[in-house]
Amino acid sequence: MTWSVLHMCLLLTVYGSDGQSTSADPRCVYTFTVPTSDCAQTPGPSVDDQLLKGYVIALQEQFKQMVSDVRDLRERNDKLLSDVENLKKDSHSGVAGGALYNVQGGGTNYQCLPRDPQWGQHTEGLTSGAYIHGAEYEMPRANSPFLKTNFDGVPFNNDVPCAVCHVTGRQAKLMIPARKECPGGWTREYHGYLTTSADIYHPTTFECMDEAPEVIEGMGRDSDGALFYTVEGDCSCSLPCPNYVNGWALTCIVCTK
Ligand SMILES: [Ca+2]
Ligand SMILES: [Ca+2]
Repeated sequence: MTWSVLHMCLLLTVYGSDGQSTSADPRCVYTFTVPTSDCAQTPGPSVDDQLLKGYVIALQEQFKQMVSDVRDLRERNDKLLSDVENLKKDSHSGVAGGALYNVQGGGTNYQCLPRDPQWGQHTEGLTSGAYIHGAEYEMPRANSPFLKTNFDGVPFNNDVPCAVCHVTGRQAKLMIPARKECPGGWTREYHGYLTTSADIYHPTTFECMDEAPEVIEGMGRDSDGALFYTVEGDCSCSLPCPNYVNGWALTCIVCTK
């Protein structure tokens, strides 16, 4: 009798294929000595009580191991929940912003603006000459490469939420354009598509946008501001094509170590 067949017999006996049990405690499977009719149809050597007890002990050990595994999983789950809470404490979220898309000067790097700004000295009116705006996804409506997991639509014209996170225990961070996998020894934080401003507009940094972008609810109106465009390879100059393909959106990945 193979192990799997015996296992099936015990289960059938415990729960009774005929709906009857001979023990008050169904866990005491070793008190059952009569196989079910299904098992009786399985040819094989007879099983004496001693052998059956051996199998039962093995099953009990398996059960103990399963209980231990469940306990480990619970502990790991608690640890993960704790890590998530710590991550929330260590992260900052808000709305993406930057210089207006069609100005010549101003800051080039996108900013993650908090929703609850704190103020210092100030004067009324726009007087400084340097200004910041909220940001919009300006990727084309057609052929959007992004997943719709977090927003069931094309993100075009929707405003952009952001988060800045602290990863504990890994000091180095690396954004790799045109890759979806981290080098060996690095941990993937997220991956998606490379974005920046359009060539004809105010220059900005290249940023890796998650493959499933989120939007700020209720902000789908076309207001512009700072803009995010997906970045395509252009084979007309020095790009190493055909590894890069003319007109294809570049992927990206953010890794830590
Ligand atoms: Ca908008
Ligand atoms: Ca727009």
